[in-house]
Amino acid sequence: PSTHSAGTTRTFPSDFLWGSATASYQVEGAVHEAGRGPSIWDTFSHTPGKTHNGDTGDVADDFFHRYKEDIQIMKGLGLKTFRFSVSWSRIFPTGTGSPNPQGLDFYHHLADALLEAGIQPFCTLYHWDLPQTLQDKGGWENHDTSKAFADYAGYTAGKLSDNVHHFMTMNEMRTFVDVGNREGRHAPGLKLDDKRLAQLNHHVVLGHGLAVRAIRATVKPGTKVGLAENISATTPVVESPEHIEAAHKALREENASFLTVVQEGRYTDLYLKRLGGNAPKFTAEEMEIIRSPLDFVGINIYQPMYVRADSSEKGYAVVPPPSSYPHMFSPWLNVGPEGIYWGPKLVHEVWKVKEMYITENGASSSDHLTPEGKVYDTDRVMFLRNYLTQLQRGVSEGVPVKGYFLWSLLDNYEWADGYEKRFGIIYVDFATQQRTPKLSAEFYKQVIAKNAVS
Ligand code: GBH
Repeated sequence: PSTHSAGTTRTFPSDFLWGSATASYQVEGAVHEAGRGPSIWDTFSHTPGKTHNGDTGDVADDFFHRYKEDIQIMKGLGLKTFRFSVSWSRIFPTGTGSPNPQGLDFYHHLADALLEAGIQPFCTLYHWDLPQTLQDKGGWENHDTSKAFADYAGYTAGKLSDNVHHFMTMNEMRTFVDVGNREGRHAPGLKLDDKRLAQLNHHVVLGHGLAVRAIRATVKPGTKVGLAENISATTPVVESPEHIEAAHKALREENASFLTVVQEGRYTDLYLKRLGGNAPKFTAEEMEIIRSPLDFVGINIYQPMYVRADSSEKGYAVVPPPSSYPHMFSPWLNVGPEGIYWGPKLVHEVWKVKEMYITENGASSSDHLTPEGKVYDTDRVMFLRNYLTQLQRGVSEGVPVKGYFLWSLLDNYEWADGYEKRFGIIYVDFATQQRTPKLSAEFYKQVIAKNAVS
């Protein structure tokens, strides 16, 4: 009898980029080193009651000192690419003014070491860690922050452009706007009303657009510019023509304030109608800047947003998950593999985007070390296998997803959840900084080696 495993036909294109992703404040630590200035996450995490157990990113994975060893781990897994973010306040400790060369050195060395290991660096310029000085002047509510971001982004990308050929302006505008400035559960911990939030949102998308232009003005020819957005991955409840049409409509409306305005240079009529007197002030020139063409779109996908056909004005309705819906170790992380099929497929169809990456996908698990020092995260393996199967479905049908970044390489500082929620495929003992590959690392290594999911 054959012991060969079945299903090795679910292959990816030979140049598919397998990677993993991290963010500065979640992994680096070394918050007082090399001239770094404070960010809103230092302030927030050090404010009592804001994070689980009062956890902070002061040390995190100590990646600032250990990146060389961690790159050896990446190499061992066979990673082709690695996505990191730059801490703005390492480059400009007070947000603007004179750059801090030591800060830039770190990212230069990181990019060099990645290339030396045969790993392509992908760089995000903003993963939520706004310099505190800029927050003191109103943060993203202040129109000047958009300009300051563009100046920082253009400067930094220009300096790194010898070794980095893919830049993303911002990670998940949606999350830092809504969770940070409306719900107050992330830094800077504000609970703005609808009017102020809509104006802040406008400054954020404007900052993105200005940054795209600033980056293009400083980087080497051939450098690609995009973003990484946590889109609402509208997914038809059943794959029938009427629900699929509903998912198309929902994609534009449910992403109206972020990806839609960035793609189309206008807020949708329904968005403006919903806001009424709270709609943001903007000029036609700003809308042109916001719409600056991108070379690629990065999509962070964790859970789907199920939608169905509906005879309302919108033409669709969002279907909230029943309370019995299965989720991973984080209550929000519903398991819905089809989201990674429908999200990119609809972005491609609606906006004719020709180059996409899954800039994040992954899961939390209640990982623990066995007495033998192993981590058997079979639930994370189940999650990844199912999502990758749906990703392969899209790619094999011609959806132009060129790479996949697993969130995350290492267990790290999970924002307001502190160190309680683990997303890594490498287990980190935060007391000793010891790294231990989990079962999911073995799984991912095999996917990469076969360039297939089975
Ligand atoms: C990503 O956000 C982030 O880019 C990354 O930094 C993070 O580590 C990773 O996901 C895992 O969380 O507290 O129940 O209200 C994904 C989108 C938006 C999901 C905020 C969690 C808070 C849920 N996230 N959301 S809850």
